[in-house]
Amino acid sequence: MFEELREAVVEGQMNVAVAKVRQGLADGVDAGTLLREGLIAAMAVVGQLYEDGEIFVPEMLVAARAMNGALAELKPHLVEQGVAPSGKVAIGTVQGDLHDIGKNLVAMMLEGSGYEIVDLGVDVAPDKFIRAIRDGVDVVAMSALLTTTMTHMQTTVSAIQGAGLRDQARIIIGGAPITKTYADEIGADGYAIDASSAVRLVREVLAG
Ligand code: B1M
Repeated sequence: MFEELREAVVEGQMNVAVAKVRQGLADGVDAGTLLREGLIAAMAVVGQLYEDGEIFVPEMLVAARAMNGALAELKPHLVEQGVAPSGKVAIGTVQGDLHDIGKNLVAMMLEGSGYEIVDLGVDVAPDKFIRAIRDGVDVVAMSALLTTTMTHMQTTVSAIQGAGLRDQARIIIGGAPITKTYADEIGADGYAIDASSAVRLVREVLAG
């Protein structure tokens, strides 16, 4: 079943991927397991095929579309249980970067955990993050998937500092090339390796 789900995502068959997720849920498979063993594992395969030169950007795009469709189906089942905390989080993929699957997943988990989400989308310029802080968000969460765009996290932190707003919001970052060392280097308040750690991190930075 996981194999079929992975295959559907890798081949970009969104309707099949959605149907497999539905079937898994109906059979009582845990939503987190479907996410990890099916969807995220499929994206790792897609990345490998791309690196090996067996697929190209258009195939990656249709795989991403299938992944996003299946994710939307899983969304109501991925929410964490518990008391809804308060807080408003602006999330976006940094300037120059169009990858949004990880960012969407983090937004979804935060929303499910009771936070209000302002989704700034992809290719987000520093100004937009600044505007979100002026509009009153408590946390700015930045995502980057490319080694060439992660440097815009630094640019954004500096722009927020330059605007005199650094004390107005916590700044957290994540994405495949990001490390805790990098977060410390650029003066972010924290780094999360995945979506559930991001929920914990938001709780921590808002408490601290
Ligand atoms: Co791109 N791409 N891509 N791509 N792509 C990667 C990232 C790459 C590793 C593929 C490879 O070469 N193996 C490589 C980057 C190399 C590098 O920089 N080191 C790459 C490249 C090179 C490119 C292009 C440059 C290709 C080209 O055009 N020549 C191009 C760049 C476009 C741009 O952004 N300007 C490009 C384009 C694309 C598509 C548009 C086709 C598509 C994205 C579609 C979309 O997102 N809607 C795409 C895809 C799908 C991928 C791979 C295959 C999958 C990414 C993904 O969605 N992963 C990827 C290879 C891979 O990752 N194995 C690849 C699944 C997702 C759930 O994981 O995003 O890591 P992830 O999110 C995780 C964590 O990182 C964390 O939580 C999430 C959930 O666990 N997290 C956060 C993420 N953000 C967070 C924020 C937080 C906290 C945690 O805030 C606090």
